[in-house]
Amino acid sequence: MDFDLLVHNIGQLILPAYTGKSLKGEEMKQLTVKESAAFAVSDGKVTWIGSDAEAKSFNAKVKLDAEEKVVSPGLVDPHTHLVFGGTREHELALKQEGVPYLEILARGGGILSTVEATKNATLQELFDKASFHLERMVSHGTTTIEAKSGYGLERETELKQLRVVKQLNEKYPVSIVSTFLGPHAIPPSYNGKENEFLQDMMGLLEEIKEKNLADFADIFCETGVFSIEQSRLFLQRAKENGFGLKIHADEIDPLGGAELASSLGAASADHLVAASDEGIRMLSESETVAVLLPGTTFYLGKEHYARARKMIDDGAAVALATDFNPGSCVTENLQLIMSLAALKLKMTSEEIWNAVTINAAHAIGKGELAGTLDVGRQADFVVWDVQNYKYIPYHYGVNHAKSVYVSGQIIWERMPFGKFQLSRSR
Ligand code: IZC
Ligand code: ZN
Repeated sequence: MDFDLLVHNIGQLILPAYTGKSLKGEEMKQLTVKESAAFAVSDGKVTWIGSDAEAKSFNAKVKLDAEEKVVSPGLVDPHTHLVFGGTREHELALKQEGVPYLEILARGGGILSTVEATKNATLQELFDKASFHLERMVSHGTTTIEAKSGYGLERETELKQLRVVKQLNEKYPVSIVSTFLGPHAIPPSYNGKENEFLQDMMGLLEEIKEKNLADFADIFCETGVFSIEQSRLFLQRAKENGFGLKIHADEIDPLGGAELASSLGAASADHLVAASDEGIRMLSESETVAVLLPGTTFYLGKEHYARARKMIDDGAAVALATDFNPGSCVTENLQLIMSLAALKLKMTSEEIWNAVTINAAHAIGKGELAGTLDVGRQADFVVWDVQNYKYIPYHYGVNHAKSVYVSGQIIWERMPFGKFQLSRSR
C-alpha cells in the first residue's frame, strides 16, 4: 500500500466516538485511547487506522514519527467572537475596582466600545486582526472554529464582519463556521426602542441567509440586554429562515435560556453558569449541547462556575469553548480552557477531550466532519508534545502543541531552538 502520509509510533491516539449525535452524560466518560498506534492518510482523508506494528510494512510518500507522543483530532472551538476592532485593556482597571461586566456595558463601554472600533475599521483591517488571532488559535491545536458577528449592531458592519469570516474560511485551510449575532447589545440610539432594534436585526436574517453569510443565529439573552420573550421571537424567526440556533443563555442571571434553547431545538446553549435545575433537565432530554465557557467565568473574576458535573451526571451533552473576545475572555488557547474545566468544572480528562472535539463539533453542526479521526474523515490532527492525554489539562497555561495538520497537510509547527538548543536527554 502506498499512502500519502503515514503517522506512526504514536504513544496514544485519541479517538472520540462518533455516534451520529453528541455524547451525553455517561457516554462522555468513554474515550478510546489507542496505544502504540498508527494511521494513514491519502487525498487528505484518513484511509487506515491500526497498530504501529502493522504500519511497519507500509509504504508512504511521507512518514511522520510521532515519537511515542499523543496525537488527537484537531480541536474544535465552538464559541468565539473572532472578528472585532480595537482592544479593551483599559477595562482591567475598572474590573479591579469591582465594576461588573454588565455595568461597564450600561455605561456605554464593553461590547459598545468594541462596536465603535469595529465600525471604524475597514474590512481589510478586521481581516488582518482576525487572522492574527486565528493563527494563534491554530498554533494551540484548534482546526475548526465558530466565529460570531455582533460588533456592528447595524446592517453594514454586521455584514462586514460576516464577510471577514467568509474570507478567513476561504483563505485558511481550517474550517470556520459563521454565526450572526446581531442582537448582541442595544445601541444607545435605540434606548427605549429595544423591540424596534430587535425587528431591525430580524430584518437582516433573510439577506444574510440569501448571501450565505452565516449558518447560525445567536442572541445575548441577559438582564439589561435581551429578554427571554425577545430571544424567543428572534430565534423563531431565525429558525424559519433556515438558521441553526445558538443562545448566550443564563450567563449571569437564570432567565430560562437553557429551557428556551432546548424547547426550540437549538444546536447549543452557551455559558449556562446560572442555568436552573429545570433548564439542565430539559437540556439532558434534548439534543442541545451545553457549551461551557469557564475561561469567561475566570476572566470575570466570578466564584461560581457552570454546574458541569450536574449537567453531565444528569445526562446532558457538554462542550467547551474559549469564548475568545476582547472583553470577557481574552485567550485563544483552548488548552487553558481544558485546564479550567478540570480544576473548576471538575470534569474528568475523558469528558474534557470529548468536550473539545466531537461534542464541540456537534455544537456547530460539524459532527460528521470534525472532532474525531476515522477512515473516510478529513485528516485534521495535532501532535502533542506530551506522553499521555491526561497531561494537557494538568500542565496549564502553556502550549503543548508540537504540530498541527489539516487534510493531512502541516499548517503549523513549533519552531525548534536550532543551534541554540541546549543539550538535553529525553
Ligand atoms: O465583547 O464582551 N459576553 N458578549 C457576551 C461578549 C461577552 C463579548 C464582549
Ligand atoms: Zn459569547
